[in-house]
Amino acid sequence: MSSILNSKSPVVIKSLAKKYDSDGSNTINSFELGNLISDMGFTVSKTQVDALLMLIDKDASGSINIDEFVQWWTQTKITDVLNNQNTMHLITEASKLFKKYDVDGSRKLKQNEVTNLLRDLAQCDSTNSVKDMIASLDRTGDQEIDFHEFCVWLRWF
Ligand SMILES: [Ca+2]
Ligand SMILES: [Ca+2]
Ligand SMILES: [Ca+2]
Repeated sequence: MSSILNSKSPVVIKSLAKKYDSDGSNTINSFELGNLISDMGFTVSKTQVDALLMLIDKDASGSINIDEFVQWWTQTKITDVLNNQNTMHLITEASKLFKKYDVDGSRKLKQNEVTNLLRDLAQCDSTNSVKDMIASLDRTGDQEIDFHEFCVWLRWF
């Protein structure tokens, strides 16, 4: 497993993802990701697995497809993230905060959800500044803030 941990070969990583895709859906869900991480020798809670899933799930579909998994694996020092209690804590806290304001559970913050977030943080609350903020953070062009865009804004990790 340790050689796989350091592998950056898409072929190797793809086969790893397929191995853990136990229901054959071509996506990795929270349960499957949890199995993979614990087989790598890391102890993570269900909450932490869910937070990692949000991080890996770039298109905010709710699950990790093979491409998202390969992208994450090749771009991240997995062991550094999983070994670092502080990083794991911040990822988990960021996901809790995001979910708190994603009231409709769409895995994206739309304008009224961002408005609530900014009002609670006493940052700003006029419609224009909310729109400006969304425009400046929205990299995907959907006028909503996904978890990645949210994490870029937080700058916690
Ligand atoms: Ca996805
Ligand atoms: Ca939402
Ligand atoms: Ca967006």
